[in-house]
Amino acid sequence: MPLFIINDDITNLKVDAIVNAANNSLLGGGGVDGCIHRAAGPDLLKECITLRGCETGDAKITKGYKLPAKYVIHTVGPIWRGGRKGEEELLKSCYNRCLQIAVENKCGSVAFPMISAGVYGYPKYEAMQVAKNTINSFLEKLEDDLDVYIVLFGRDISGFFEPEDGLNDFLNSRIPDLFDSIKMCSIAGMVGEATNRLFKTSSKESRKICSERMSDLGDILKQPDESFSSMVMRKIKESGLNEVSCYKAANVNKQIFSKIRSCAGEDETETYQPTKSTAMSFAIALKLPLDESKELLRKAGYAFSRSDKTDIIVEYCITNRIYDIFRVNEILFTYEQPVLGSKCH
Ligand code: AR6
Repeated sequence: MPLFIINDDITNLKVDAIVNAANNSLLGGGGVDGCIHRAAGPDLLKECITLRGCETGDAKITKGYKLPAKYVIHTVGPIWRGGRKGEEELLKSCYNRCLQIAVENKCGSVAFPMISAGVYGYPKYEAMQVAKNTINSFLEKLEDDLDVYIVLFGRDISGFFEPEDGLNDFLNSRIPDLFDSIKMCSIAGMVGEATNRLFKTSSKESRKICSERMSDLGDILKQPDESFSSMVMRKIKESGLNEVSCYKAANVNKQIFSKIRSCAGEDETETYQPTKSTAMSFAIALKLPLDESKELLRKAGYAFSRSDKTDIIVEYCITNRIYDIFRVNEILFTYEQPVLGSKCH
């Protein structure tokens, strides 16, 4: 399932397929098309000649030749003519055709540039809306796992997203905490040092106390608290969500969700250790309020840090009930933070 936004040159990506925003001739051009042909080498053009062009809104596949990607899916986006000439339908069709071709060719991962948003003049924000909505609807219906990347290129990424007005104030309000946590780190360093010294001088007596405590600990461990996996499964039941929509709303793949499900329940001996990103993704997907999000994270061994921008942004989103994972990821991306979700590879 997962859909990620990244900032890169698409020709560097080691995915099963990259998409080329080509023209009707399929014989190369400028922009991303030029980059792909240069990186793939002349054999790509030789194969493209055999394809005899492509209609706007359609797509055709070739090998990737010298590219790290196995395939190139060439699509032809519409030229923007003001928005009343069927541009949106044609752009949707580009994404759908490319995704269909990727699935038919058993791709596990596919990366898209912003089709039509360069030379063809499609407005950036609108192009992004079409990209994310079309890809998300396709993935919602898809049974298999497919990792999809939307690749933005270069420095100017702002026009693709709506600004999140309240966030700067929220980040600024956290800055004193950021300094506090730097102070705390140095204090923690000093305490750690002192504890080390104490342990070096521990006597026989203190070792005895230690072993008594260990047996208490054994008792506690026999009745551990509800696990992360069990809380996720419980919350799914309580919210009436179905499991598939839940892991899709968390932007994680089926494999990860299967692990969570198999580790839930009282008699399960195995535990599932999510990454912090996965834990936060489920807090968003389950639309948990802040206190329950903190509880879910704690069960996985994490806390929202006030000295980490990703954590502050996710906390902001939860506080403001922004539970659309793609919107959360857009905001994280705009602030140059890693996006949430987990992929198969
Ligand atoms: N990696 C990822 N994205 C890129 C790269 C790259 N290496 N290079 C550019 N982009 P465009 P279009 C972005 O103009 O609007 C060609 O001449 C770029 O910043 O490549 O569909 C074809 O032959 C922009 O966001 O494609 C056609 O004639 C996006 O890719 C015509 O351009 C698309 O920009 C197609 O125009």
